[in-house]
Amino acid sequence: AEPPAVAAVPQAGAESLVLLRRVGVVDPGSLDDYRAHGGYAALRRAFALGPAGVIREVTEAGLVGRGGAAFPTGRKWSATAQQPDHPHYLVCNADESEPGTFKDRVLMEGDPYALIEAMTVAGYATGAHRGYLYLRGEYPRALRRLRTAIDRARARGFLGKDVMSQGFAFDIEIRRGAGAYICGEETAIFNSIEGRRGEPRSKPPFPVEKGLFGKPTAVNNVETLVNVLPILIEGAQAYARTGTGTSTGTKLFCVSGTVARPGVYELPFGATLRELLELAGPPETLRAVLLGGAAGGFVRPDELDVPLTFEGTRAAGTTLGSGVVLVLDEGVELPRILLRIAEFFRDESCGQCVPCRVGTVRQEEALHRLKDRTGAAAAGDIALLRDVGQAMRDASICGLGQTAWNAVESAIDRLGAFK
Ligand code: L3W
Ligand code: SF4
Repeated sequence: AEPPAVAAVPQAGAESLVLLRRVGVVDPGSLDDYRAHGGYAALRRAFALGPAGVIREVTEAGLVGRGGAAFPTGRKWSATAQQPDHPHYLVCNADESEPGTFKDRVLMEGDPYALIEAMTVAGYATGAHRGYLYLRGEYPRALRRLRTAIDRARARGFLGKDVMSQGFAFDIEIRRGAGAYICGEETAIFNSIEGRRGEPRSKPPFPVEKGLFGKPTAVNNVETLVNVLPILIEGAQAYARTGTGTSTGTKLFCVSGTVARPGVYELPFGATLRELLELAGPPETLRAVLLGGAAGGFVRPDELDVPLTFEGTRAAGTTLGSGVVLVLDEGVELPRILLRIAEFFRDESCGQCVPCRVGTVRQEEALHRLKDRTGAAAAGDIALLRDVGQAMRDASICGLGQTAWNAVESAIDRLGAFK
């Protein structure tokens, strides 16, 4: 039997929330219930504003991508909309394979129509008539619920040739991943959908110019898209009052590890890591918190007042990434965790470029040797890790290789691993 879908979301349904507001409250199978909880008001407003008006709202709201790179969504949509080449495509990145990330799953299982509506808004704004929802293969419940939602939306005229009788044609096709982490990289998604090997392409050209099937494509993470609904309903200015000047709105955090109440939490940008940990129930003896996932960095117990914003975490030497907050208590064996991360990258490297294909193997080998070494005995392998890490960062084609050494470097420099 499958575990309960949303019971593990500590804040689900609370009225103060924006993105999780309907999760655990609305019947995910019912379009009528979705509409009774405010559904399709945003798309109605989008039609009233027109495509350029929608892009203006999204830009003024300061929305940036929630998949980890924080690229301005308005700029991406505007660049796609302006391309003379047609057709345009929309791709929703729902591959969610970053270890410790499970926020998009909660949104898709708990409020599937919200993503369908948000994709329709994005298609309208960017001039796309077809959207691909690239879903992590290991999310069978999300698949069932999204399929049902798409079918019911189409049957009721919220998808199809004439959406809401507004003369706009838009439909959504679900494509499932097959377990490869690299297929969450935006251009590897395109290759996967096109039936090719799931390998990243070199950028530029960026997807806004040449994306899926070589055509202009806007590719956005699930959480990014769902933010467009409150932006349209509240208006850009009201939306931007939450958060900080450069990180507006709220963020979903995936809290796991040694906490009393693991799960997905929604907080305004600018809340501190300490405040988030208080909600989740921190361990008595905290060793470190890994922010940003396997490609992120560690925060020490004396740094918990770091503001959870893109700029705040960058200044603290780490990243917000897609919202991973992995809590480690004093009982953990740090070298084993680093080795596990290195194994993951070695396993998931697509092998296309040498720095990453070879570098991830060398990194794992060095961490194997370092398991039982400290001090002077560790110095040679740490120097090797730095060399290999720098080569991966400088010369890899995609983010996997470029960030595969981040967490290990952070553990050595900030936590004194192997001292
Ligand atoms: C037009 C330009 N578009 C950049 C677009 C680009 C992409 C977006 C960000 O993700 C992150 C990393 C980790 N004209 C443009 C442009 N774009 N310049 O902006 O681009 P980029 O290349 O900075 O990042 P990216 O490769 O898309 C890397 C995070 O991903 N990560 C893991 C994420 C995992 C999940 C998950 O499981 N849900 O998100 C691992 O590294 O934080 O920052 O759309 O096309 N001049
Ligand atoms: Fe493939 Fe790694 Fe190169 Fe990315 S960096 S293209 S995952 S080999």
